[in-house]
Amino acid sequence: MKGIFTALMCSFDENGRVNEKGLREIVRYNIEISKVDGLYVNGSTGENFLISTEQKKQIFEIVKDEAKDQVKLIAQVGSLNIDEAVELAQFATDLGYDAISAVTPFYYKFDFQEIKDYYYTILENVNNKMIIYSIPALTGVSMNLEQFGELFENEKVIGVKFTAPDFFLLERLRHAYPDKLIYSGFDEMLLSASVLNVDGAIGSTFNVNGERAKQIFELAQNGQIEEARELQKVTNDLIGEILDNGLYQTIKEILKTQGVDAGVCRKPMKALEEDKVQRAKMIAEKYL
Ligand code: MN9
Repeated sequence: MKGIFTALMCSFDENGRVNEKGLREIVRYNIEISKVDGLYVNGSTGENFLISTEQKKQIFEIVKDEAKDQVKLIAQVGSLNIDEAVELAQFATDLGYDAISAVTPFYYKFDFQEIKDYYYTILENVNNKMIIYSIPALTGVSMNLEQFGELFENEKVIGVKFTAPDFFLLERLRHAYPDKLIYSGFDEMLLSASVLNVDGAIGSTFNVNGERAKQIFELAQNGQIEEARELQKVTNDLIGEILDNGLYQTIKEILKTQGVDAGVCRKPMKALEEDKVQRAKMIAEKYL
């Protein structure tokens, strides 16, 4: 379960429906062109919080059917509706997903006891491994070293997708839990996290920059920091341009330049204006 995992995009049509052909093409592109080690399905990048339970299941099915056992698959099932989280966890487990992941419950200001209960409830009902999805900037939920430790006490909790710029906490976690899997969540910080010996990374920009990300990770593991730094610089030039032009929309436009039918984003995410579509094409030409 180590390595570079793409936070998979999903292709939607103008009516917000899953574009099955496009989704299959995104999966293929990641496996064959980017050659990533795995796919993280229905995360933030998959627009998970904008779609129905049925659509989430449909996406889990299509991705598993297309990827088969060629790469590792992680199913993000977190939901404010705990019944939905359990249902999706069981569904993905039955499909053969290698692990599940759940975002920390957000919106209401849950205390740690409630957050712990959420993970334990999911895990009591599903026979699979769990990767905590921590992304404080979007959820407002920050956990400290001791709290991660309490969650890690459950043997089924095998790791964390750590999407935060807190390298002090990241280093402490790595040191305290050498046997848990730690995935770096911010692609622009991949090298810095790799130096701290994370087990891998899960990111949105790997949909189009997976090859470079793999190289950065491998170079860092080999101690070739100078070369890795050069690639992280190019990567961050690319990420800077993508963020400036509109994150998910721009990644989809870049995929389209590679012949992948990546579709559009779900509302309320907006469509890119024509000048931004053109800029996305220029970004693709420059970096791919
Ligand atoms: O899955 C992603 N987080 C979100 C992780 O999309 C919220 C990251 O890959 C970022 O998109 C990326 C750009 O900031 O690092």
